[in-house]
Amino acid sequence: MTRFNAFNLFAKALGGHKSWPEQWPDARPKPFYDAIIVGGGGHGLGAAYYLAKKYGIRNVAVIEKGWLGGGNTGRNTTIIRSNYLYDESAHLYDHAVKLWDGLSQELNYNTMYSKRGVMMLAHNVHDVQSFKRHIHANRLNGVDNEWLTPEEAKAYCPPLSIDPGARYPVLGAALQRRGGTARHDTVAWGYARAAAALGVDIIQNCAVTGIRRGPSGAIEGVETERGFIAAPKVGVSAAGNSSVIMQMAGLQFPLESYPLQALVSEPIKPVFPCVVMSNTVHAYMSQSDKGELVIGAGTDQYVSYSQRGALHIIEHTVAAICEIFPIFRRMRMLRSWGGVVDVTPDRSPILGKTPVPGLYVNCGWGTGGFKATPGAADLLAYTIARDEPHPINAPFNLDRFRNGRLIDEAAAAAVAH
Ligand code: FAD
Ligand code: PYC
Repeated sequence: MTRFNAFNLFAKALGGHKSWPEQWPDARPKPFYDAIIVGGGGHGLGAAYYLAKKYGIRNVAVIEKGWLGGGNTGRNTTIIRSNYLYDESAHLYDHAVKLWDGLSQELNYNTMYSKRGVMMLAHNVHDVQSFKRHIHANRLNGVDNEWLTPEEAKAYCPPLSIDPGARYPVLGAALQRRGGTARHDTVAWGYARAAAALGVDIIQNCAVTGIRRGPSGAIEGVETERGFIAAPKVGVSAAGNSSVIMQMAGLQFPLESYPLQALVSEPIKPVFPCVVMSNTVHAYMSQSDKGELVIGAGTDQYVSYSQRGALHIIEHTVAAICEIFPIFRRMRMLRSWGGVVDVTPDRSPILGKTPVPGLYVNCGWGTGGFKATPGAADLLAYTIARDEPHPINAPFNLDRFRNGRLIDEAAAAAVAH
């Protein structure tokens, strides 16, 4: 912020009221930053941190249209796990889970990462077969995941009803013990503070309104609500809004944006020891360190950019929670909210280079990118610094929608689509 304002003041002092690009319309813009990251969520702030920390690229700005962590980073239910089916996904998400492990120490900021276990309930024969397939695939990739009987599931999570007379009885569960939760805002703030300490500029309340490309087509910088900022490299990490920003560069992206909702109950004493997800009954729950039951819903059925969702979706979720955990039937809701997630056709992210030289993208995490925060940030920084993807994110390129090498994790986010 400070440097940005100081720069404009300097430009104005030189040339009167006109800003720099207007002042010398024929001059190629001189890069003011080595790289710009669009989006001040956990992914964008983390990418700026790793650019500075791992690659010595400190002349970086993060440009955020609202406030830090005010997007999906601050709106999600914080489930962390890596029990995805395909090899590419298991490598990607497990890279992130491993980074979560040392993140509090790395940032000197308590992310409150808690490995309390993520248990996915199987309610029918299809669920049982699918989860067992996941367990075997995960184990082959060195990712822990194990099968529990209904009784073992109840022992792991006592509030769970395993009544065989239930509409969707629990037939068993897949448990990833290394899975768990973290506190969402700590991740944004931890990365922001650590990045700023390394020299990164963080500019809030400043929406990117355009992407400027030069005569060769390469990136020259971004237009913002407060003027043009020049940089030869721009990384876009603006969940929910990515396709709009890509259009600014003349690119069409295979993304749809949907509202996704969550709610918390009034706070109660610790009663819920793990994370439970039910894809079939469409609900998932954990308990926050403040004592609230954290409950997530499925995506809305219609695309929208509004950060709120339809009432019937959240009612359906609450009904499902009451069915799976009857002891919570008398709990009261404290607050509910929504975010906007961007979803690709194969429900896997796009993380890599774009056809525009100097433009990089990290998007399409849909309902499941919080768990990926440190991994996505690390890999985006790698890709920007080296102008090539890391082997882990190489399969998650844009070209897969042209050549058909999809990574179809359709059911893996464990929420209703
Ligand atoms: P964000 O935190 O959304 O950051 C992107 C930023 O870009 C925003 O701050 C936004 O303001 C900014 N921006 C947008 N347009 C512009 C512009 N033009 N100029 C400048 N800035 C701009 N994932 C999980 O792994 N586990 C979960 O349990 C989980 N639960 C979820 C529950 C809900 C209700 C929601 C909504 C999401 C959930 N997710 C979950 C998904 C997860 O929250 C996201 O994938 C992840 O947080 C994305 O992080 P990010 O940093 O990329 O995006
Ligand atoms: O990715 O685990 C997940 C998730 C749960 C709820 C929303 N996303």
